[in-house]
Amino acid sequence: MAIARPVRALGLAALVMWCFFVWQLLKPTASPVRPGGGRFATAERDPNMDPTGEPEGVLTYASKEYAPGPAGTARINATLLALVRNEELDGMVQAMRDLERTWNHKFNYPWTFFNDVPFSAEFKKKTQAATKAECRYEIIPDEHWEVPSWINNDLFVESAKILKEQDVQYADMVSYHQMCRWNSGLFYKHPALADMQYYWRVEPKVHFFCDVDYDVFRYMQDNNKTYGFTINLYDSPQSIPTLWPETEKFIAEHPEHLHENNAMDWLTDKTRRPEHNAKANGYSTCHFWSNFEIADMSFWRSKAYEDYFNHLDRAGGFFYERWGDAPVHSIALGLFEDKNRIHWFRDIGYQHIPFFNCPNSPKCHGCVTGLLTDGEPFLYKEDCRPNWFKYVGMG
Ligand SMILES: Nc1nc2c(ncn2[C@@H]2O[C@H](COP(=O)(O)OP(=O)(O)OP(=O)(O)O)[C@@H](O)[C@H]2O)c(=O)[nH]1
Ligand SMILES: [Mg+2]
Repeated sequence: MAIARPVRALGLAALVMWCFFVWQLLKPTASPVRPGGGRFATAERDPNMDPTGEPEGVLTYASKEYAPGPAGTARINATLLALVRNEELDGMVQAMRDLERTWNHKFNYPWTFFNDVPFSAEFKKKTQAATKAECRYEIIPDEHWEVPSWINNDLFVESAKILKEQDVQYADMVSYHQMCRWNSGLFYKHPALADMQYYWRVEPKVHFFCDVDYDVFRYMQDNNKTYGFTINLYDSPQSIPTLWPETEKFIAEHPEHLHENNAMDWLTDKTRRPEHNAKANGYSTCHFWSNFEIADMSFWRSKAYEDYFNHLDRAGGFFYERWGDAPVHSIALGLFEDKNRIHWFRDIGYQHIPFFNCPNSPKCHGCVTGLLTDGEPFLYKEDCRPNWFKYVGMG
């Protein structure tokens, strides 16, 4: 008996769909990137998978001397610090809530907010409502924010076009360049910070996951630390092609600034990602991801850093290229500071999209232990923490 054509077609379609269904079930899957996996899954183990407690050294815990207001005599000269726009209010309040919940409600360090325009009344009201600590709202002086007189605007526009063609993010946004320059060499010169020694940089929308019970600023002071970080990443070499050559010129002119226990081998590594080193003309591009920084401003205020920043500023790369404060700070620390004074805050759970620092600790909630990124798997290759551990250690 002949089967009608439409019925045959239907049968064929059903067969094709069945085969497709079976193939979907049985097809080989790409191996998933697991927490603590990625590059660490085989040769290198992510130390965040190991149980993490408080750092070694002198620690000071919360007490009534940390109460808000003048009673807080245990606090040292330190502030939480954020450069932020009025439009980022919601993200700022969210980041504040995280940091207040996990740490600052115990210590009540002041918040200092910076902006290139005045803060709105709403910004002031809602941020102050997120903390018992004092909030300060500061405008950046024009002379710290304006594009310097020696920068040629036509050259900036032309350079930005070239950088855009090379996929350098934000290359044509003047304000992004201004922000990077300010974060590199100007924020600590603001009169409002004249009496401050330490700061913890906080960006809108970042997350903090772990309860921290000791005063991190006192940790820095009592244990002789200059700089604390959570995440180490490779930079886009296209954004900094002449940063290392300019740095080499500077070192040749000022060899006296090099610290005898520097991290030059970390800065110049070319074994792990040789093409980055080549494109950046000798710099590995590995840097401390500076949207998180806990640091002693004495270093930025030192003669070595002042000379270095001025050299870079005059060279023009904050505008003709897209030098970020992260590589600039990292190179300076790697050259002019004792590498043992740089501390990995492995116990501070942190996220700035798309990267995390998520330790293995019962004090952490809301992040996945050892997960470096929840973005695309290719982002794992941006991780350069293993190089810091290799050349310097985990202290
Ligand atoms: N007041 C003010 N703040 C700015 C300006 N540009 C950037 N910022 C702040 O500077 C910090 C860094 O800027 P982002 O735009 O987050 O730069 P980024 O972290 O490199 O980029 P994303 O990956 O997009 O977050 C954030 O805290 C911003 O709020 C600006 O023109 N004015
Ligand atoms: Mg950001």
